[in-house]
Amino acid sequence: MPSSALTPAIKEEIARLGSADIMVGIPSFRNAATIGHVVRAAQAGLVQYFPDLRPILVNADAGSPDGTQRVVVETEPPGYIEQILLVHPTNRLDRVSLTYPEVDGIGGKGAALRTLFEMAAELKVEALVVVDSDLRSIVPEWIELLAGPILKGGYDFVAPLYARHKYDGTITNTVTYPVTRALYGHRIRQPIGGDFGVSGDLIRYYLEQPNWTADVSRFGIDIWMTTTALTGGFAVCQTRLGAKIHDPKDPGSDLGPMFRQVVGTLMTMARDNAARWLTISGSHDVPAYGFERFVDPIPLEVNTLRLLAQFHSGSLTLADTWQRLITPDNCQRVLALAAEAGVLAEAAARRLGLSRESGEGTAGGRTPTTDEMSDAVAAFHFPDDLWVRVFYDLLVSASFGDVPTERLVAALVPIYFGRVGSLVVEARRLSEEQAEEHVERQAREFERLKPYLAERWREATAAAGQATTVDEATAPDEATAADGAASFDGAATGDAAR
Ligand SMILES: Nc1nc2c(ncn2[C@@H]2O[C@H](COP(=O)(O)OP(=O)(O)OP(=O)(O)O)[C@@H](O)[C@H]2O)c(=O)[nH]1
Ligand SMILES: [Mg+2]
Repeated sequence: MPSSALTPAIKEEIARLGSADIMVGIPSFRNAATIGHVVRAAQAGLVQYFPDLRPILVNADAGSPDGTQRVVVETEPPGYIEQILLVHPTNRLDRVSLTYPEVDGIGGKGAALRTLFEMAAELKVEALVVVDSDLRSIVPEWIELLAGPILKGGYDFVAPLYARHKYDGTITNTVTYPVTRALYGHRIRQPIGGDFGVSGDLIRYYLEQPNWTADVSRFGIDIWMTTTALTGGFAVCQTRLGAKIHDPKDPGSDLGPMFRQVVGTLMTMARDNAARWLTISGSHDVPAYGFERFVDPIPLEVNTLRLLAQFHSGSLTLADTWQRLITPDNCQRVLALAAEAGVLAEAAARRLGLSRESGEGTAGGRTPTTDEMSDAVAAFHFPDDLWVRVFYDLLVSASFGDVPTERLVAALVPIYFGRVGSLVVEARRLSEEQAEEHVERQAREFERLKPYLAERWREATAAAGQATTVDEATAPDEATAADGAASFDGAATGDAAR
């Protein structure tokens, strides 16, 4: 991790605060409309559940112009804290809002968390709870649910468990959950949930890590935290938080950059930890804290046609790149699927009376629903095994190929859209529970095909002239990574890699 970049103002604040036992950290960027609720819930949670500890609440903001920081400083805990619990807030609660410094010139959620880690370490907190600033469904109990396993149970890392709508959390469902599970063997259902509990020991370990990249300073931070906790051998558990209601995002329009940062980080960390994951097969449950709840998550609409159309248009510009990254058989299957997606999306758009295959426009004055769009492309199916093989091909190419990881992950985005489109189509008649079974089915497929990844990895390692035994397998450095051992342009490696 780069050396401390705390500003003099933040250092002064730390000196003023001295020390704390438990800290709630909230990263934010333009969240004036929602952060007040999060701050109120956190303040109440700290007082209600940890009355004997010295608490602190810190908001690390990006310098939002919308008054986010003012809301944090001015938000008072709910009235019952003083009226019923007889706790005078000004004696008990330090709340701070600061503008976090960039890390190596990069700002973002991760840079905000880096400031929170440094502050937590300086203040010698035993538990840091991080929660997102756009949460609607947070209640005071979340603070206990995220800090309790650390302070009472001796755990170091607490990942969230949420009831999410079947179309929500697509990066989690298609990549981070199944891949983290297959690689490292821990079934952490929400590895990038955004709401975490971290022990003082793990915070210190985080601050010692040398692999803090630009993506980690952005949305790569969540998968970095989870993966680092696992590879560092820390005690990990999950906690049941109920519904995650926050500012919603359509996977086809909002999540491209986030996907690149999250998946880029996951791939870079997989490269660096090969010696660890090559020996792991199967997976095990991760214990969960908190009482089970039954909640109906808020429905989310997805533009299925746009997902399919983006898969198709991506294939037109990226076919060459895909051929360099994906084994020939798999690549052919992907290209055929993309062509099919294009035809289906266009025909569906026509049938629904939309102006363009992208799904923009309205049919009879209204936008068609997810179900209507999905019904119109019901024939589309992106097979589980193909998604897994393509992902594993890319993981090998990211570590041994000649395409920079950033470009590689960008090239994966349209294929990911195709896969998500297919899952949405498949889930259109399913309950949340049934859709969850699909996510599990896919996760099992990632485990089942792990030998495919391991074999391809060993071949690429051998082709790159590196150690082939697991014990000796080490992360390729930048120079060897650029050797192109896994590129399918190269006749020497094309066959070996299949
Ligand atoms: N400080 C800071 N915080 C950010 C920045 N970008 C996002 N955040 C915060 O990070 C948290 C998560 O961001 P969201 O945009 O809600 O993303 P998300 O909810 O993880 O994404 P999905 O669950 O996939 O929808 C929120 O608290 C944001 O305010 C940033 O550039 N700087
Ligand atoms: Mg959010």
